[in-house]
Amino acid sequence: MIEKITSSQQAMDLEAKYGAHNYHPLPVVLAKGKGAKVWDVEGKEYFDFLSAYSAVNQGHCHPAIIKAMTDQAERLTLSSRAFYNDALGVWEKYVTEYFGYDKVLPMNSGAEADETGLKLARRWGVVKKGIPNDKVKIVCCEGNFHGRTITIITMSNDPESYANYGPMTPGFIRIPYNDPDALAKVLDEQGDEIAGFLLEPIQGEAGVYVPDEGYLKKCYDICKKHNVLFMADEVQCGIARTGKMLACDHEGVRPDILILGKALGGGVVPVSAVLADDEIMLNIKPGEHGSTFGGNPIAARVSIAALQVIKDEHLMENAERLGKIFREEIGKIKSPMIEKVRGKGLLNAVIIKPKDGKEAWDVCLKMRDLGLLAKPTHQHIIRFAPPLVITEEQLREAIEIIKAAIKSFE
Ligand code: IF1
Repeated sequence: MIEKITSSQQAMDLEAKYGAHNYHPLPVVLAKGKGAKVWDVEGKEYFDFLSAYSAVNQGHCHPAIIKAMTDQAERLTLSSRAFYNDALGVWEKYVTEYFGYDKVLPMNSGAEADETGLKLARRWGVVKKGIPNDKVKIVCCEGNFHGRTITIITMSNDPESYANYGPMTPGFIRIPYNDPDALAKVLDEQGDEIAGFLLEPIQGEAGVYVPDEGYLKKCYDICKKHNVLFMADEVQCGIARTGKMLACDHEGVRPDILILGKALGGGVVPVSAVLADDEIMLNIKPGEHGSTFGGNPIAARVSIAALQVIKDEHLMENAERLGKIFREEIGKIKSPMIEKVRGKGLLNAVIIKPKDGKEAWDVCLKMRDLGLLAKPTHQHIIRFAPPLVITEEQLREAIEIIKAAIKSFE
């Protein structure tokens, strides 16, 4: 029997009883989304300040993206890569010209794109750099988040991500983030066996950790000196989120391997991708990597529409301008609970100092009651990342809600 949801509690009860308990969601049940807003089952309206972790940069249910999906869905939804289809090549041309790379490898989730990036780097290291196959290594950063697969959690230093999942994958060296000297040291010592350096230009899960100005460029130059690939995971901070098309653009760094996901699919279907030039991409030969849904016609058409919206609606510029207003206004709130606000573009976070036993989670519950949805990361940090289509008027209204929530604990 297919249940009809008539209350939020009913929906939450179903998930508690029949769903895996691998999340602890904020108690709110969404039923509708449009632009920067969402509505719960009872019809209450909220500002969405998470954007599905930056997958909904273009706003919920963007008409142009939905139209691209429905038009294609009525023609052909999936061909698999056993055959060609009339959408994939169009997307491949569009997206490689959009970001300036020779080639693109389509996948679905961000983790799959990161895994693909790791395979491309290791393969290049063995085949092109001549690293012995059983010795090839990747350098990653403390505080990273690249997904949830066994190999990816191998790179993590967060026990919530890696603990008690058995043996990890060999071949990773973790260094402190935002420390170019640490990269220089490990490449001086082991560079001959290192194929790539993987990092988030801004660490999202770690709490919107923005590295020092110049960090990306310094690391890029150190990698070039040691013939090591600079691999940028822009799954969360890419696609205009930080006020530039890519977070690496803030320092004019062009990654050797560019990893995209989330908003690449406009928050409508899972689309992820790895972009690289031929010298890196063509080391994977036919039949050596793939995915059932990777590059499917719906994903291709939706992704073109999703990227076109970013340009047509000047969402980079909007993120840059409104992000400055957000940090400035939140910075003015006089409250012992607000320790710091940090971020770039519309990827921001506020560090909450607990007060009288109330902490970030309680602030999020209060903001929910007042009509704004956000969620803590690492207990004391609240990430604020609205869809990039939010207007200045909406942003200022949302800031008033945040202020009221904070003040309610005084
Ligand atoms: C969860 C975090 C954010 C990502 C970066 C790859 C991926 C992600 C930089 C993998 C995914 C998501 C996953 C989701 C919550 C969210 C998240 F809290 F987990 F860490 F955003 F910060 N690279 N991030 O941020 O992409 O496979 O999920 O498509 O797993 O709880 P995915």
